[in-house]
This record gives sequence, C-alpha cells and structure tokens, in this order.
Amino acid sequence: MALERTLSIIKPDATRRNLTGKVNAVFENAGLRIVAQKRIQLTEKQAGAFYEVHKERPFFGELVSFMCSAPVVVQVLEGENAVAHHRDVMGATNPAEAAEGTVRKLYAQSIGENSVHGSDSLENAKREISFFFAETEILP
Ligand code: RTP
Ligand code: MG
Repeated sequence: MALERTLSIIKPDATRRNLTGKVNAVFENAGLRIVAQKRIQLTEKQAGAFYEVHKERPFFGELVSFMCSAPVVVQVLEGENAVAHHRDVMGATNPAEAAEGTVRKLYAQSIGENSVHGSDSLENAKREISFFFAETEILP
C-alpha cells in the first residue's frame, strides 16, 4: 500500500449543524491525518468548476446551489491507500445505503445533502487538491 493524499470537503449540511469536529473524529479514528484544512465560502463559479464532471447530470444545479448555501471545510487527508480508504469511511452516496459507522450513515440527511465529498481516484485527488491548496499549505 502507498501513502496517498485525497481531497475531502465537509459540506454545508454538516457545517450548518456544527458537525465539523464529529466528522473529523471519524476520519482520524480511521487513521486518516488532516494535513491541510480551511473553512471557505464557495462561489457558484467555483462550485460549478469543481463539479464540472457532473454538469450534464440532472442534479447539477441543485448541487451547485447547495454547495454555496453555507461555508464548507476543505481538507487534505493523508494515509495509506487514502483515496479508497476515505471513500469507505464516507459510505455510500445515498445515506440509506451507507454502512454502519460511516460518516454518511451517521450524519447525512439525503442523497444530495450527504455531509462529505471525497476524491474518487488518485488522479482526481491531485487535481482537486490543487484546486484548493498550494503545496506550501499542506503540512504532513
Ligand atoms: P462526492 O463526489 O460528493 O464525494 O459524492 P459521490 O462520489 O458519492 O457521488 P457523485 O455521484 O460524484 O455525486 C456528487 C454529489 O452530487 C449529489 N448528488 N445528488 N439528487 C441526486 O440524485 C444526487 N446524486 C448525487 C451528492 O451531493 C453527491 O455527493
Ligand atoms: Mg463523486
């Protein structure tokens, strides 16, 4: 296994309910290290660019406006096999299908307002990390 980095976002439904620390505890208990983190307000332009791959999907407009509805916490997580491991810890996109103990099972409210984002491949992780962070802001 390799030491990897992945991009995580704690979404507006979770920041609004003051769950940042609880979500971070799930990540840290799973062995992921938070090596960069900031709380930001996304603009529609930024959210649209970040989720560009989904622009033809029916939920795109709803997703962009949700992601701008309150601050988000963007973070870089580091660990062994971090991309896939983080996806496991997040749980299924739809909280009704998420496994026990996952962030989405514990905290997500719906398929759209599902508390967290995680990169889905190492290649996308690199692109998504550089979308939000300069290399000098990442402190392992
Ligand atoms: P994410 O990218 O946020 O980590 O989530 P994911 O890979 O599990 O899911 P993805 O298919 O990439 O979808 C991105 C986000 O769009 C919202 N969504 N809404 N209303 C819907 O049917 C629907 N489907 C997806 C969710 O916020 C999802 O996380
Ligand atoms: Mg995705």
